Amino acid sequence: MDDETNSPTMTNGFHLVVDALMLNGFDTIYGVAGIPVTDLARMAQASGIRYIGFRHEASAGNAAAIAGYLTQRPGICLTVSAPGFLNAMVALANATTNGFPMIQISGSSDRAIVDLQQGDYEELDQMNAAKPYAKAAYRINRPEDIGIGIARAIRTAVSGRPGGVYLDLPAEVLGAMLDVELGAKSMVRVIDAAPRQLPAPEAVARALEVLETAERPLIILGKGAAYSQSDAEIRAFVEQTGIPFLPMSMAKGLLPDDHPQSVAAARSYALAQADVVMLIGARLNWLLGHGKSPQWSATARFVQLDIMPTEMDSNRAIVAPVVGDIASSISALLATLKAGRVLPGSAWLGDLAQRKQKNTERMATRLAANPDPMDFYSALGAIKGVLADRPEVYLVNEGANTLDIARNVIDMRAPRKRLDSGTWGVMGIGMGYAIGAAVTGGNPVVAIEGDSAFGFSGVEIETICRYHLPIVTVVFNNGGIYRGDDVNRGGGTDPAPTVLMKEARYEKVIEAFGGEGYYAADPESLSNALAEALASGQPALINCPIDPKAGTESGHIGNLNPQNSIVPKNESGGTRTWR
Ligand code: ADP
Ligand code: TZD
Ligand code: MG
Repeated sequence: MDDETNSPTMTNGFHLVVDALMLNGFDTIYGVAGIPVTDLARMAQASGIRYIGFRHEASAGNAAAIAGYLTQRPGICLTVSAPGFLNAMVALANATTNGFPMIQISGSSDRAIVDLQQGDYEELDQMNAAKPYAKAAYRINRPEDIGIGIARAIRTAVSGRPGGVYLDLPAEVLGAMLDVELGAKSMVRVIDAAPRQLPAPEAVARALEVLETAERPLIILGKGAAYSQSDAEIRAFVEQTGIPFLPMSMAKGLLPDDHPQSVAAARSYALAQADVVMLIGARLNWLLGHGKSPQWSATARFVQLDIMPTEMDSNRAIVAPVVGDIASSISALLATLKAGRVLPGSAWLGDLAQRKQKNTERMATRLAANPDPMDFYSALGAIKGVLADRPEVYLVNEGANTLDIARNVIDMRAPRKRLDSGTWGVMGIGMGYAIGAAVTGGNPVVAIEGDSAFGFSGVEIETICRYHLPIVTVVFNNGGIYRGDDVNRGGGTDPAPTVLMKEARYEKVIEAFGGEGYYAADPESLSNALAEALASGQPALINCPIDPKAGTESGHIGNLNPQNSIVPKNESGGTRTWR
């Protein structure tokens, strides 16, 4: 090393990035090392930032995204150029779609060469490639802009509707020198990154007026409500109004699933019959049938609480839009609410209670059955029993049947503990979310994974073992995507498109990395294995064979498959569907 680079009067881009992150309170980076960011990861670690190294950038990005959701601070994902950048882009886009704050920082190659497309190592115009998939994409071109660039990324990620921000760091900027004093002066500590956004008083009054006229009101809690961390206020509003509520998937546990006002067990009846619907941090997207009939009453009136003004009237007219952050909006509603003025009709509550009862009994019968091989219900019944006393455990969940049935069977009792495929219904979030949750929250994680879903991020089991994280992965092995019993319609020896290996011993994967593997073919073994694995606090994987015939095509959303009533030539028998 020469005198100049060691000079205490000079600093460089690497140091300035670490300084800016530390100044803004970041304590963890999720990434994959390589040119040009290896030294950045090393220096971050040397400075006391925890660096979690992954096997694939998508998982690093998913870990950062879920850390953002859980903490209201952007999770940081670090990648190399072009392919590493693109690998993480799915996670960045998914974070943006779900409204999770994260910042993807990628190193990039020489701009002069990239822009003339002269064939640099890992050449790609990353900033422009990121734009359609991110809430915003920025590039820092000078070391003296690192402070302001990171501040800009933080504020964009967390303010308004949170999302994923891409920050491009050319290799040249990382190595560029800057006077230490100038560097220090260029640092920016972001003040009030996600400022409160107060709703207009007249919007609050209008919302209450609409609720007061309701006979059959219903509250839908979405993951925006969970994100806002105004748990006590939301609970107070629900309880003081007495309005029945339905949690969207990731809002489960915001109020406990066994709360008397939860009508999750009478979901379709509640949606179809409600005359006034109050959406709290939930979009009227495909997950809610776009708010349209027949799923909803054509005459229902909607109240919506959201931070994003353009979410109002996106799919259906909103008669009382309340634009603001949910914590402020709920507080304002509570402050204005007059006792006894919002009063759900007793016939409505009675009808809902009756439906709930019937559906709960039907579910109990399914859970009590003990088929051999296990089906989704018997396996989930075993897990439900173990988790009943562990509300602090994070539940990560992906798959099709594995996702849809687990969502209905496993009760959540604490907010922000259920982490799943979300708005896109994406596969591949499993191990990244599990790692992000374990690292951020320190609590144990149970990841319930379809065998297909697990494959998308399964190699991160090595990451879990390397960092000794308290994550128990349960693989529901039904030998396929959706079901494991499909046949090759061409008659050849290749498996059908949806078929995976029924006999796969997934538990051996974790054994290869020193974790504990279990094979659990009946509910009792599954229950014992899960209890033991959770008690150990060590990485474990439980392989559960599930009847390949047990699931349905696409789980609960088979209706979204395009109609296909014409069979190919070599399938005789006229028009009939395959499913
Ligand atoms: P779900 O899938 O659970 O129905 P969505 O992701 O569709 O939930 O909707 C969440 C909504 O919450 C988004 O429209 C987002 O703008 C909004 N949101 C997120 N955070 C806040 C907040 N702090 N205050 C108000 N609205 C928020
Ligand atoms: N690729 C990505 C990234 N996301 C997706 N959602 C899909 C493909 C399509 N897909 C689903 O929507 S669910 C699923 C796929 C491949 C897997 C279902 O199989 P599984 O679950 O084994 O995970 P079940 O329990 O067998 O239904
Ligand atoms: Mg499967």
